[in-house]
Amino acid sequence: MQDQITIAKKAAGEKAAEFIRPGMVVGLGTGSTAYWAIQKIGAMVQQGLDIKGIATSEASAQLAKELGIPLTSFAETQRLDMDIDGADEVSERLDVIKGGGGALLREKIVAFHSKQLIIIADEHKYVPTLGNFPLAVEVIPFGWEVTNSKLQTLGCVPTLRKKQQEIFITDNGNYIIDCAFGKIENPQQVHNALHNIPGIVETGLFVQMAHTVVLGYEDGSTKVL
Ligand code: ABF
Repeated sequence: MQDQITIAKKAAGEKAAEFIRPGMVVGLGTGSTAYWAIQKIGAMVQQGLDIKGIATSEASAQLAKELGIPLTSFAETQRLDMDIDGADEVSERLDVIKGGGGALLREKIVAFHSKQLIIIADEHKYVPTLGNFPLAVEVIPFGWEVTNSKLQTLGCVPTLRKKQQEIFITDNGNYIIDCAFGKIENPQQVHNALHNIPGIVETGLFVQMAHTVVLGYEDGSTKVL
Protein backbone atom coordinates (compact mmCIF):
# COMPACT_ATOMS: atom_id res chain seq x y z
CA MET A 1 0.00 0.00 0.00
CA GLN A 2 1.66 3.22 -1.15
CA ASP A 3 1.56 6.11 1.28
CA GLN A 4 -0.34 9.15 0.10
CA ILE A 5 2.68 11.35 -0.56
CA THR A 6 4.11 8.65 -2.81
CA ILE A 7 0.82 8.47 -4.68
CA ALA A 8 1.00 12.22 -5.25
CA LYS A 9 4.65 12.15 -6.37
CA LYS A 10 4.03 9.18 -8.67
CA ALA A 11 1.02 10.86 -10.24
CA ALA A 12 2.98 14.05 -10.95
CA GLY A 13 5.99 12.18 -12.34
CA GLU A 14 3.97 9.93 -14.61
CA LYS A 15 1.84 12.82 -15.87
CA ALA A 16 4.94 14.79 -16.85
CA ALA A 17 6.42 11.79 -18.69
CA GLU A 18 3.31 11.71 -20.88
CA PHE A 19 4.39 15.04 -22.43
CA ILE A 20 7.48 13.37 -23.95
CA ARG A 21 7.47 12.84 -27.73
CA PRO A 22 9.60 10.49 -29.89
CA GLY A 23 13.02 11.81 -30.79
CA MET A 24 13.27 14.11 -27.79
CA VAL A 25 16.34 14.68 -25.64
CA VAL A 26 14.99 14.75 -22.09
CA GLY A 27 16.54 15.98 -18.84
CA LEU A 28 16.17 13.36 -16.11
CA GLY A 29 15.70 15.04 -12.74
CA THR A 30 16.78 13.98 -9.28
CA GLY A 31 14.83 13.06 -6.17
CA SER A 32 11.91 10.87 -5.18
CA THR A 33 9.39 12.59 -7.46
CA ALA A 34 11.70 12.54 -10.48
CA TYR A 35 12.23 8.86 -9.65
CA TRP A 36 8.64 8.17 -10.77
CA ALA A 37 9.04 10.16 -13.96
CA ILE A 38 12.17 8.17 -14.80
CA GLN A 39 10.38 4.90 -14.02
CA LYS A 40 7.58 5.87 -16.43
CA ILE A 41 10.09 6.94 -19.08
CA GLY A 42 11.81 3.59 -18.68
CA ALA A 43 8.52 1.79 -19.30
CA MET A 44 7.86 3.97 -22.35
CA VAL A 45 11.33 3.18 -23.72
CA GLN A 46 10.66 -0.53 -23.19
CA GLN A 47 7.49 -0.04 -25.27
CA GLY A 48 9.53 1.48 -28.10
CA LEU A 49 9.74 5.20 -27.30
CA ASP A 50 12.82 6.62 -29.01
CA ILE A 51 14.32 9.25 -26.71
CA LYS A 52 17.66 10.05 -25.10
CA GLY A 53 18.21 11.32 -21.58
CA ILE A 54 20.69 13.58 -19.84
CA ALA A 55 20.75 12.82 -16.11
CA THR A 56 21.05 15.58 -13.50
CA SER A 57 22.89 13.36 -11.03
CA GLU A 58 24.92 10.18 -10.81
CA ALA A 59 21.98 8.61 -8.98
CA SER A 60 19.56 9.39 -11.80
CA ALA A 61 22.08 8.24 -14.40
CA GLN A 62 22.36 4.91 -12.58
CA LEU A 63 18.58 4.55 -12.42
CA ALA A 64 18.25 5.38 -16.11
CA LYS A 65 20.86 2.76 -17.04
CA GLU A 66 19.06 0.15 -14.96
CA LEU A 67 15.85 0.97 -16.81
CA GLY A 68 17.46 0.88 -20.26
CA ILE A 69 16.99 4.58 -21.00
CA PRO A 70 19.63 5.62 -23.57
CA LEU A 71 21.77 8.43 -22.19
CA THR A 72 23.50 11.21 -24.07
CA SER A 73 25.56 14.20 -22.96
CA PHE A 74 26.37 17.79 -23.78
CA ALA A 75 29.26 16.46 -25.84
CA GLU A 76 26.59 15.26 -28.28
CA THR A 77 23.83 17.81 -27.91
CA GLN A 78 23.61 21.51 -27.11
CA ARG A 79 19.93 21.69 -26.33
CA LEU A 80 17.36 19.49 -24.64
CA ASP A 81 13.74 19.40 -25.70
CA MET A 82 12.37 18.90 -22.20
CA ASP A 83 13.60 18.63 -18.62
CA ILE A 84 11.49 16.93 -15.95
CA ASP A 85 12.66 17.61 -12.40
CA GLY A 86 11.48 17.83 -8.83
CA ALA A 87 11.39 20.72 -6.39
CA ASP A 88 11.44 21.53 -2.72
CA GLU A 89 9.09 24.50 -3.06
CA VAL A 90 7.12 26.06 -5.93
CA SER A 91 5.67 29.53 -5.47
CA GLU A 92 2.50 30.95 -6.97
CA ARG A 93 4.78 32.87 -9.38
CA LEU A 94 6.27 29.49 -10.37
CA ASP A 95 9.64 30.35 -8.89
CA VAL A 96 11.23 27.21 -7.48
CA ILE A 97 13.57 26.20 -4.69
CA LYS A 98 15.59 23.11 -5.51
CA GLY A 99 18.64 21.48 -3.99
CA GLY A 100 17.27 19.43 -1.12
CA GLY A 101 18.75 16.45 -2.94
CA GLY A 102 22.11 18.18 -3.41
CA ALA A 103 21.92 18.05 -7.22
CA LEU A 104 21.05 21.69 -7.89
CA LEU A 105 24.09 22.58 -10.01
CA ARG A 106 23.66 19.92 -12.68
CA GLU A 107 19.88 20.37 -12.41
CA LYS A 108 20.19 24.07 -13.18
CA ILE A 109 22.62 23.51 -16.07
CA VAL A 110 20.25 20.97 -17.63
CA ALA A 111 17.20 23.16 -16.97
CA PHE A 112 18.92 26.23 -18.44
CA HIS A 113 19.70 24.42 -21.70
CA SER A 114 16.23 22.90 -22.05
CA LYS A 115 13.42 24.27 -24.22
CA GLN A 116 10.89 23.32 -21.58
CA LEU A 117 11.38 22.80 -17.83
CA ILE A 118 8.58 20.78 -16.30
CA ILE A 119 8.63 20.85 -12.51
CA ILE A 120 6.90 17.98 -10.75
CA ALA A 121 5.90 18.06 -7.10
CA ASP A 122 3.34 16.88 -4.61
CA GLU A 123 0.74 19.49 -3.70
CA HIS A 124 2.32 20.35 -0.34
CA LYS A 125 5.27 21.94 -2.11
CA TYR A 126 3.08 24.60 -3.73
CA VAL A 127 3.40 27.65 -1.46
CA PRO A 128 2.44 31.36 -1.64
CA THR A 129 6.02 32.49 -1.03
CA LEU A 130 9.36 30.64 -1.13
CA GLY A 131 11.64 30.31 1.84
CA ASN A 132 10.19 27.97 4.38
CA PHE A 133 12.52 25.32 2.94
CA PRO A 134 16.21 26.20 3.46
CA LEU A 135 17.85 27.38 0.26
CA ALA A 136 20.70 25.12 -0.86
CA VAL A 137 23.79 26.92 -2.15
CA GLU A 138 26.64 24.99 -3.78
CA VAL A 139 30.06 26.34 -2.78
CA ILE A 140 33.61 25.31 -3.54
CA PRO A 141 35.41 23.79 -0.54
CA PHE A 142 38.18 26.38 -0.64
CA GLY A 143 37.26 29.16 1.79
CA TRP A 144 33.84 27.70 2.62
CA GLU A 145 34.27 29.08 6.14
CA VAL A 146 34.39 32.70 4.96
CA THR A 147 31.72 32.05 2.36
CA ASN A 148 29.58 30.75 5.21
CA SER A 149 30.25 33.88 7.27
CA LYS A 150 29.41 36.15 4.32
CA LEU A 151 26.11 34.34 3.83
CA GLN A 152 25.10 35.33 7.34
CA THR A 153 25.44 39.00 6.36
CA LEU A 154 22.74 38.41 3.75
CA GLY A 155 20.30 37.57 6.52
CA CYS A 156 20.25 33.80 6.52
CA VAL A 157 21.25 31.15 9.03
CA PRO A 158 23.77 29.02 7.07
CA THR A 159 24.48 25.35 7.83
CA LEU A 160 27.14 23.27 6.12
CA ARG A 161 25.34 20.14 4.93
CA LYS A 162 26.54 16.89 6.42
CA LYS A 163 25.63 13.28 5.74
CA GLN A 164 26.32 10.69 8.44
CA GLN A 165 28.44 13.23 10.32
CA GLU A 166 30.64 13.74 7.22
CA ILE A 167 30.61 16.86 5.03
CA PHE A 168 28.23 16.19 2.12
CA ILE A 169 30.12 16.24 -1.20
CA THR A 170 28.14 16.93 -4.38
CA ASP A 171 28.60 15.02 -7.65
CA ASN A 172 30.83 17.94 -8.64
CA GLY A 173 33.12 17.70 -5.59
CA ASN A 174 31.66 20.77 -3.89
CA TYR A 175 29.95 21.49 -0.57
CA ILE A 176 26.36 22.56 0.07
CA ILE A 177 25.47 25.29 2.55
CA ASP A 178 21.78 25.31 3.45
CA CYS A 179 20.62 28.87 4.03
CA ALA A 180 17.55 29.45 6.17
CA PHE A 181 16.33 32.83 4.97
CA GLY A 182 12.75 32.57 6.09
CA LYS A 183 10.34 34.12 3.58
CA ILE A 184 12.06 35.03 0.28
CA GLU A 185 9.91 37.84 -1.09
CA ASN A 186 12.28 38.66 -3.98
CA PRO A 187 14.00 35.47 -5.18
CA GLN A 188 15.82 37.21 -8.03
CA GLN A 189 17.32 39.76 -5.64
CA VAL A 190 18.48 37.02 -3.25
CA HIS A 191 19.88 34.96 -6.13
CA ASN A 192 21.84 37.94 -7.47
CA ALA A 193 23.21 38.83 -4.01
CA LEU A 194 24.39 35.26 -3.52
CA HIS A 195 26.14 35.21 -6.87
CA ASN A 196 28.15 38.29 -5.84
CA ILE A 197 29.97 36.18 -3.25
CA PRO A 198 33.12 34.51 -4.66
CA GLY A 199 33.09 30.79 -3.91
CA ILE A 200 29.40 30.36 -4.51
CA VAL A 201 28.94 28.15 -7.56
CA GLU A 202 25.14 28.11 -7.82
CA THR A 203 21.97 28.61 -5.83
CA GLY A 204 18.85 26.50 -5.58
CA LEU A 205 16.68 29.42 -6.69
CA PHE A 206 15.19 28.65 -10.12
CA VAL A 207 13.69 32.05 -10.82
CA GLN A 208 11.15 32.13 -13.65
CA MET A 209 12.76 29.04 -15.22
CA ALA A 210 9.81 26.66 -14.98
CA HIS A 211 7.56 26.60 -18.06
CA THR A 212 5.15 24.06 -16.62
CA VAL A 213 4.41 22.75 -13.13
CA VAL A 214 2.64 19.46 -12.54
CA LEU A 215 1.24 19.08 -9.04
CA GLY A 216 0.32 15.63 -7.77
CA TYR A 217 -2.44 15.01 -5.22
CA GLU A 218 -2.95 12.26 -2.70
CA ASP A 219 -5.98 10.94 -4.58
CA GLY A 220 -3.75 10.34 -7.60
CA SER A 221 -5.03 13.34 -9.54
CA THR A 222 -2.81 16.02 -11.03
CA LYS A 223 -3.03 19.71 -11.90
CA VAL A 224 -0.93 21.32 -14.64
CA LEU A 225 0.03 24.96 -14.01
C1 ABF B 1 15.63 17.42 -6.67
O1 ABF B 1 14.57 16.84 -6.06
C2 ABF B 1 16.02 18.60 -5.90
O2 ABF B 1 16.33 19.72 -6.62
C3 ABF B 1 14.88 18.83 -5.04
O3 ABF B 1 15.38 19.39 -3.89
C4 ABF B 1 14.39 17.46 -4.82
C5 ABF B 1 13.00 17.26 -4.43
O4 ABF B 1 12.97 16.04 -3.85
P1 ABF B 1 11.75 15.08 -3.83
O5 ABF B 1 11.18 15.02 -5.22
O6 ABF B 1 12.35 13.80 -3.37
O7 ABF B 1 10.77 15.67 -2.86
O8 ABF B 1 15.26 17.80 -7.93
